[in-house]
Amino acid sequence: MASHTELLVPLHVSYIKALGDNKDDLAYHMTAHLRMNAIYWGLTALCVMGHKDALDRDEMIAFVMSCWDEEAGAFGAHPDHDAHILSTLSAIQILITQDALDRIDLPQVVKFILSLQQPSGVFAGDSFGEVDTRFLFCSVNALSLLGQLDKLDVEKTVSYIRQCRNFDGGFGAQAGAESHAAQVFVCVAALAILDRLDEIDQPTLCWWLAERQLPNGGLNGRPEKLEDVCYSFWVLSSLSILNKLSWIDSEKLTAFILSSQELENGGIADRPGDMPDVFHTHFGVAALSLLGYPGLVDLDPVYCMPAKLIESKGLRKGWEALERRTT
Ligand code: GRG
Repeated sequence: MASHTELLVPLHVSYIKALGDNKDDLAYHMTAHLRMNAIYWGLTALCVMGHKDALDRDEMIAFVMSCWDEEAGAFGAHPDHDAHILSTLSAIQILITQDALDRIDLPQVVKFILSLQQPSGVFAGDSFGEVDTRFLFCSVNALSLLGQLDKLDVEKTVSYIRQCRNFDGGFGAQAGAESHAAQVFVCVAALAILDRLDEIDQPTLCWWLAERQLPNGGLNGRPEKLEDVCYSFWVLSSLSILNKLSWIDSEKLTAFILSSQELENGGIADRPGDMPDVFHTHFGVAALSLLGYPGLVDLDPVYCMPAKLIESKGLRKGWEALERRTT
């Protein structure tokens, strides 16, 4: 009998495998703009649970390649969608996980990513121009995974992140915007990749991050808001990069994530009793890996991919440098 006391791995694996089965459902079509991200979330959750091969590799690679936007030179979220940095990063993450990065037109993708940077240093998501620190992180992350960081204007990029730093140590979506835990993650992780964690007011930020834990064990994204399983990842990954994971009560957080599992058909919801989805399933499992939950594969907190894969690419450098500076 399934219960909330342990991670229901077989149930979550079958939940993820079944996600593409109901192509006639309205919900399937309503989420087309998230399809590439959803495949990255599902695949990474499976990797962390030790079931990487549960989804068909060839079918997955064929789908990714069918989302190539020839005009832009990058990937859309779905065939015939315009290229966007969110789907391009997910495509790169999927191809790397499946050891198929040779399928990418590297010069075109790098050109697309660099074209998104604005004079202020922030990045747009696509040619339509919305800007956000999310897109900055996705661009830095993608260039790093592709081994092309030397093409980036690092000073300009870091100077924009610096402008987004607030009095509470956190970061927002744009310069002057309120601190938000997910935006904190994207800024901290970008600085980790660029080996510039010294830009962070660490005691103040880690205090603000630790304050995100509520009496029920869950974490919220900013003061006075509700807890949500996804913040388990955004907050923990930031604390993990800054070597302060112990500032969270891990037993209470683990219990909160486990209690958000759906017991009949699997999947994890934003909070107990809600409908599960692949986004919260992925970030719940990812957070449990960072918490050292037994039997899970280690996750890299910066790239949110299996740690061994990131290590094999020689990419674990920014946060290790910090560890050296603080010890
Ligand atoms: C994980 C490698 C990797 C990449 C992801 C796209 C991205 C990079 C990160 C997204 C970060 C982000 C801004 C997530 C949003 C999380 C979220 C639930 C936002 C909801 O905001 P509100 O204001 O919710 O609706 P609150 O919780 O504040 O009420």
